Amino acid sequence: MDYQFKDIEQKWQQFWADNQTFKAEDKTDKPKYYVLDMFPYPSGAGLHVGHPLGYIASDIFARYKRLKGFNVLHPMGYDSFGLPAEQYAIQTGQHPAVTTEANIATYRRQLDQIGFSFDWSREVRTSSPDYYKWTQWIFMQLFNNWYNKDADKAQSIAKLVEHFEKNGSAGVNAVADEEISSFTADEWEAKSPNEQQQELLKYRLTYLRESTVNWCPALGTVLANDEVKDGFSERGGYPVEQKKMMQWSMRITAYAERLLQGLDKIDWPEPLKEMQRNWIGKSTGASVKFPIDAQNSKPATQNYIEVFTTRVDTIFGVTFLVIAPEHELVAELTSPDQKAGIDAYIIQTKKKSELDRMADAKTVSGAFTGSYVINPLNNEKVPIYIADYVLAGYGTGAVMAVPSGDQRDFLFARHFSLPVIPILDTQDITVEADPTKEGRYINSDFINGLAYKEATAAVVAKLEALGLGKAKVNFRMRDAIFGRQRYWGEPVPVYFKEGLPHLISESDLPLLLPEVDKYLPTESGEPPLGRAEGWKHPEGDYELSTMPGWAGSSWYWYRYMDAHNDREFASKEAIAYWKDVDLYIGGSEHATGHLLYSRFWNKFLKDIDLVVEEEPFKKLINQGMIQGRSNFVYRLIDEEGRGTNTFVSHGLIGRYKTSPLHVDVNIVENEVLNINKFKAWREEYQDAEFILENGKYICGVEVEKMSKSKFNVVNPDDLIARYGADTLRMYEMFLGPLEQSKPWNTNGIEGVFKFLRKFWRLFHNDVWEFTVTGAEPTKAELKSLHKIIRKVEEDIERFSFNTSVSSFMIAINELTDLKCNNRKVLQDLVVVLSAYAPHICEELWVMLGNGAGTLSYAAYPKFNPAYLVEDEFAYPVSINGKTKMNLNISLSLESKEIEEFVLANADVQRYLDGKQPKKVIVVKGRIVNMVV
Ligand code: ANZ
Repeated sequence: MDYQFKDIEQKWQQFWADNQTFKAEDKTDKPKYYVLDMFPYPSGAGLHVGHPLGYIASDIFARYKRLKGFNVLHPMGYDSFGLPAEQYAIQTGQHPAVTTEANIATYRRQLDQIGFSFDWSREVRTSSPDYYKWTQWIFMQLFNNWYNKDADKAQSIAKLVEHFEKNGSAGVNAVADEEISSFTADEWEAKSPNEQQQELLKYRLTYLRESTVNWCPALGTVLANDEVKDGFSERGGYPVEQKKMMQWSMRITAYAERLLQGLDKIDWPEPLKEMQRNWIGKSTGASVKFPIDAQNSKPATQNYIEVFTTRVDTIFGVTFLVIAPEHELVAELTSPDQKAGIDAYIIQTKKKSELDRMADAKTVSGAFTGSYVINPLNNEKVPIYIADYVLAGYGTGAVMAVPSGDQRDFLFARHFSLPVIPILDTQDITVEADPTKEGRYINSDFINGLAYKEATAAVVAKLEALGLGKAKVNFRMRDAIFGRQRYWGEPVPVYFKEGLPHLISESDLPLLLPEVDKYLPTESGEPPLGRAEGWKHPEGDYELSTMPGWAGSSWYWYRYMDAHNDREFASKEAIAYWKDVDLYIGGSEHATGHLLYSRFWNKFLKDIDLVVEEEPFKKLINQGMIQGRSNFVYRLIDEEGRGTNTFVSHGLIGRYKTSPLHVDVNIVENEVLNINKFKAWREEYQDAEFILENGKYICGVEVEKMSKSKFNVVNPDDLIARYGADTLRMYEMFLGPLEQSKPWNTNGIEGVFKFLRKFWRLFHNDVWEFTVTGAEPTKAELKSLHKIIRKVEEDIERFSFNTSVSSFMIAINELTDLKCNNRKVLQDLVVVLSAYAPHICEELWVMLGNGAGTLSYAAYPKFNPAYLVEDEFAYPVSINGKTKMNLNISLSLESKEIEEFVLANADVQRYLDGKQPKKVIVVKGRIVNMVV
């Protein structure tokens, strides 16, 4: 029978489901291999051809590893909490759970059609209570732990309390809030339970704190920096303001150094690691205290301003100090005559997001406070300014400004007519000092004449001696905000009593998401959970914000290891066996979100001995984006500049005035517009007329983002209906290297389909009868076979999937030419191809007489190099040093025989033109040269 892909694919998808073919084993002697995909958010639009790209690659890898004898875990699930379902709920009243369920059904149908070897028995959904129970449980562990810098790991709060009871706060070296207090054991005992709780909150790895957020009143939620554009929400364009709010935060900064170090031990793309390094933003410098000049102002809270600098060596060039407009001392430092200016400036700053403030390097703005500090090393009086280029959240929110060393400081000094003191003999004032250039210091007291390194060390030593400064490492990364004022997320397992947060009891987990009448904030501006009637803990009110989108995805790979455990998030045995993810494939857009948070939670879980590996994802590959390939038609514009209903073919648009319009790519084939379908596409085109070239309407092409509005979305369902999943799988790989972004182009898919049909034909005779013989394979057949065995193995091991596809085509062509139809060769070939095109291979495997089972656990054929040893060589034959041709000659022939063979050749005779060569030089296995 001809290649009936529809029947074959349906049959095998059913077989795999019925037999749970891809269920990973929990107990086995096989080595484990864990292949993970980034699980999707099930959006309403379903999958387009770009989505499965990474899934196909990981599936080929997973199938290949099974053939190689590994116990493979290859699971799939859904990241199913999120905003789109909630927005839809707000508009329609439809419960997000209902929308989500429907979307998941679509995704599942689409995924099943592609023939993935997922172990669906382990499916997870982050929005399901038996999953988010454990997300809440992990939150509780974070709440119950603090970071001990001496041990360099997380430890239990109970231990900390023990320490406080015995020794007070002395000897505690924690990553904690700035304003932790010092107390003795007795003072600790004397504190009320609430005061003790208040203090402990400053240490917990998840904690409440007041943070400045992008608050969008119209959307009723906090937005991330990249969701705000020029003071307006990216979605909807509503005004966004900076607002202080009590928010749950995660103390990820405690792990900054380990997150940085860990990058050196994992096999991830270098650009991705670099993004994480920049995000973590380690900088080594010093903190310096500048005493406030008491003549003008005497702040009650503190008599110095502390700055963070990476260039403490430039301290003799300081001519002013700049503090962030939000700095806590601003009010106290502002003199009455400067108050109007300072107040106006603060209002102006509030409108800008942090991102805008950093980006805006050219326009100089700021205001003088009227106060001064004293430079601790030369006792100079230094004026204090506020300016928005100094960020409140970085370092100490204050900088010592060195206009001869820093470009921004220089522009600021010029604007406000402040002095510039050169401090290096080599330095151009306007160029940022480059310490590696080894200039020598001038105007700098005891470091004059020194070079950068000694100077820095000398200044730090001096400041330390004065008790006014010390070396300091600073990280750009901030603690992560862990809350949203939205409905469709995990409830935080916390209630409030007398203003303080308390965990609910573990036995009350999961804390279920309550029903609400509307998915909007309450009248008084509380999050939607404030609407839930009767939703109250016996001891106090529940937390009303929900967890952010990244909560559920920060540990999900562990749940797959033991998805149905209702006593633990995963059992110790399962974690000890599966350990970590060997291969993770997904998009690079998660570089500083999901992939950083996951590493953080993993390290925390390791610290408290719940998991065994420090890093969750050993190897990671980012698949490229599939871009859309848009098609255009060209509407003729008449003399009055009006659009007509006539369309000009692309090759002719130079001769007319036209305007381009996107046309649905599904009614275009090889750039030729299907005119009938076009007329039917839209009512307005019913009577359209066309100016054709060679009788055809040719469309224009452009590569753009794949999107509905551009009519360039290609749906995998359509392609599968037309060509089958095996063709789609191979074609997606054939498009190019996995990591590269590339435009989708359906034009070549026919070629891949023909290839699979040709492969099917190898097993059949002219009238499509299955004909395979038991004949011994020929040398040539074995050579073709072993070439492809080796090639595919090498390709898959280095994740080069596209190159295998073309090699398959070559191999099938060779074997077709050789009329190969013996079982020995074809059976191995079926196994080799099966990772790419599993359905057709399963079918042929059974037809070859391997029983009714699956080939998924067959052995990948062993490559034998002996079959590739060449027995002939294409000798270059040259006459008087010029190569004339190549002749295939058996390598078993000796020099004399080779000479006779060459001279007897008719083409050689023609070249010699009847002459007898004076000399024939034969180098065996290399060359034949004749001198005439
Ligand atoms: C004096 C100086 C002289 C500086 C010089 C630089 C060059 P990174 O590498 O990013 O850590 N800075 C410190 N806190 C700041 C804040 N909150 N907002 C904006 N800028 C801040 O940069 C640290 C440098 O950035 C610090 O070193 C400080 O300026 C500035 F020739 O201090 B420097």
